[in-house]
Amino acid sequence: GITSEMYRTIGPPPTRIVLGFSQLGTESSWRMANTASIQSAAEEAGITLLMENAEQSQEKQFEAIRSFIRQKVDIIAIAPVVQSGWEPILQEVKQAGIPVVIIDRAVDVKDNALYVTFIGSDFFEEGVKAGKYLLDKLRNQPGPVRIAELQGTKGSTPSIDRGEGFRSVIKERPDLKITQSDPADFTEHQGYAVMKKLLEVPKQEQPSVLFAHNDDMAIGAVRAIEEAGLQPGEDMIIISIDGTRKAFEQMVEGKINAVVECNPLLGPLLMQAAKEIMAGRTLPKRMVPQEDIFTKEMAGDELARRKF
Ligand code: GYE
Repeated sequence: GITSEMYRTIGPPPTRIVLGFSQLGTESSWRMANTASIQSAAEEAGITLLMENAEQSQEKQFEAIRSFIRQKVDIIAIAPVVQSGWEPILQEVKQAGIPVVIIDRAVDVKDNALYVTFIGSDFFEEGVKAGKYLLDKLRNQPGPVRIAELQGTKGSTPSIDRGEGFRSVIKERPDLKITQSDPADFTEHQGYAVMKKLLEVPKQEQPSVLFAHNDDMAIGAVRAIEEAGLQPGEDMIIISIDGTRKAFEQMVEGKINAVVECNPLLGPLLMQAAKEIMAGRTLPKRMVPQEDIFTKEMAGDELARRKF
C-alpha cells in the first residue's frame, strides 16, 4: 500500500524558511552560548540558517547582509556590534523587501520601521541592578569609595546602557566615585590586561570596587587582582554581568560578589519570530527575556542550573 513515507517523497518539497544571521563575533562565553542557541533552535525549528561571524567589524556585518540580500534569504537577523551607523544598510534591506530582526544589541535609527522587532535584554536595567547591589552592600560603609569600571565594546548598546544604568543609581551617594573607567572589549584577556594597568596606581588611589560590564572581563580582572597580591571579593568588591557558569564558580569561591543575569539563549525566540513574520503576523516591537541578579550566597544552589 501507500505509506505516509511515500507521500512525503512524491509531494511538493516543503518550503523551508531561510534565515541569514549576522553574528557580531566570538568575544565571550555569552556570545558562544548565543550562537549555539541560535544554531540549535534553527535546527529544531527546521529553519535553514546562514550565519556569518563579523569578528567585531561593522563593515563585515554590512558585507554579510549584502550577501544575504544577493542570496534572497527570507529574513535577516542582525546582532549589531555597535549601535550607530545602521540606517543606510537597513535601507538597502528594505529596498530588497526582506524583513529584519535585530537581536541581542540594539540599533540607533530614526526610523523604527527599518526592523520588525528587537529581541534583547534591557541593559540599562542590568546596570541599575548592579548599582543597587552596590548601594546595599555599602550601606553601612562610609566613603569615599573608589570604583573601577571595565567597559565593554565602545559604542555597543550593552556597554553604553549598563554604564548609564549603574551611574543613575550610585549617584545617590556622592561619596561613591568612578575613578577609573576603560574599555576592555568584553574579552577575558583584555579584562586582565586593563585591570593590571588600572592597579598600577599608588595604593591610596586603588579602587575597592570593580564593576565589569561582563563576566569574561571580570574573570580576567580577578587574575590581575590576585597577581597584585589582593584578594578579589574581599579587598575588592566585584560585580559583573551575564551569569556564565564560570562566573558562578568564582562566586562560589567568593572571588566575585554579585552577577547580574543577561540571557543569551535567544534562539527559540528568534525562530518563533521568524515563523510569525513569514505567517504574516505582527510582532511586538520589543521582546525582553526575563532576568535576575545573583549574589555569592545564592551561587552554590544556582550553579547546577546554569545552562551557559
Ligand atoms: O554581555 C557580553 C557579550 O551583547 C549582551 O556581549 C551582549 C554582551 C554580553 O560579549 O558578554
